[in-house]
Amino acid sequence: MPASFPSGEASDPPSAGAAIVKPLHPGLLTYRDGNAEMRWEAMAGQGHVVPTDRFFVRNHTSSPQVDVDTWRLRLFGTGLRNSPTRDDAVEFDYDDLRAMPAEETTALLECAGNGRLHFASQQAHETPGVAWGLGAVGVARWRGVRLSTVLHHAGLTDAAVDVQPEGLDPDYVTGGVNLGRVRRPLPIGKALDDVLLAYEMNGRTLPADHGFPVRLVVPGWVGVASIKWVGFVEVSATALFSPWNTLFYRMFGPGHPAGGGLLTTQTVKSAFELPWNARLPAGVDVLLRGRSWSGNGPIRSVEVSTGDRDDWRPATLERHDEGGAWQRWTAVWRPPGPGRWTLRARATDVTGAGQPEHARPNDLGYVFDGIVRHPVTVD
Ligand SMILES: Nc1nc2c(c(=O)[nH]1)N[C@H]1C(S)=C(S)[C@@H](COP(=O)(O)O)O[C@H]1N2
Ligand SMILES: [Mo]
Repeated sequence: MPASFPSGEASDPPSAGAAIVKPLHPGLLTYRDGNAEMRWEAMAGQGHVVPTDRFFVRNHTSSPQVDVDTWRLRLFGTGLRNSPTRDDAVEFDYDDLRAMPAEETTALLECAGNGRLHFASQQAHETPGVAWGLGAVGVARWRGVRLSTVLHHAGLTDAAVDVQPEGLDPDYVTGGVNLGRVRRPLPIGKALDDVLLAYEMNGRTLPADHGFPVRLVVPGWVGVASIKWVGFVEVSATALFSPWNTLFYRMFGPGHPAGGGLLTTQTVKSAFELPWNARLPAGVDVLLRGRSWSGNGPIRSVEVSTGDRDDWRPATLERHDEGGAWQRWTAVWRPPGPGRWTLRARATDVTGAGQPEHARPNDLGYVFDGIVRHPVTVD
């Protein structure tokens, strides 16, 4: 099998400074300017979920160490009974949350900027932001309490329109301006639908980098909605705004609305479980593996091309993943001879959305959904 990586050699992972707590094994993760990207070859032969040691990390600043004994979840705002203020909030401690009815869900989390690198590499469109390949995505088993349960305990009223969770990580300062704590409003409809306040990931206590003691998990939406290290939740009878839904995480530029189009759900993507520039043997059947996913719901079909022509053919879908957070697939390819080849995969989701040749350009490089050209060398 071509998809191997030197996991045993990663005995001394580089330090990411204070930004990330977990070890960053170079065979599993690529460090990117305070963040860590999953290596796709580290998913070869793995099950449906991404093991926590290789789950991507996206931090605006750094992972805080929260003391769970003094930590409280504080809810306030005009959408709650008696409109409690921030200083006089409705409080729950860790044990309170764990005593509420628990739910477990397998959900995908993906940064809005995932695939940004390919705007530059394939479409000559340079954008600021973390230059992610396709590895700012992961699927985990999350356990926690529904946000709706907590909101009802806190005295939710019919007047509530927006819910804004706020992280306890350091204030985000950019261009000399302090934008405060990372926070982004959710409409009440989504907040009451399928959003989880998670305290476990893959069967363990939520790790420091992924939001201990509790984080939001907002299925289908851009990753920034899934606020980590939640300390406060504002519940408001009027619309809420933060830099994360006004300045960032909007589609800006030609072809987009003045003021930018708000980003909510993710688009369709596909990735091979192979290193970039993988080496494959000539003249023998190779089993190509990959995964496809969409913020709209399950994947219906996947096609693979191994040549420069349009030799698209159906990939075989892993039955076990049907209707799941993402879809594993395989395709057999016999590389005809030595040289450089380009692998491509494209998927269609349950709504009929597919992957175009070119993703819609936007100034900040979000929601790339184009077909990625994955180079391999055959020898
Ligand atoms: N408090 C807080 N929450 C946050 C962030 C952050 O920097 N601070 N980053 C967001 C972004 S942009 C993404 S993509 C996801 C990443 O989650 P992960 O690091 O667990 O993979 O967390 C989101 N939640
Ligand atoms: Mo993100």
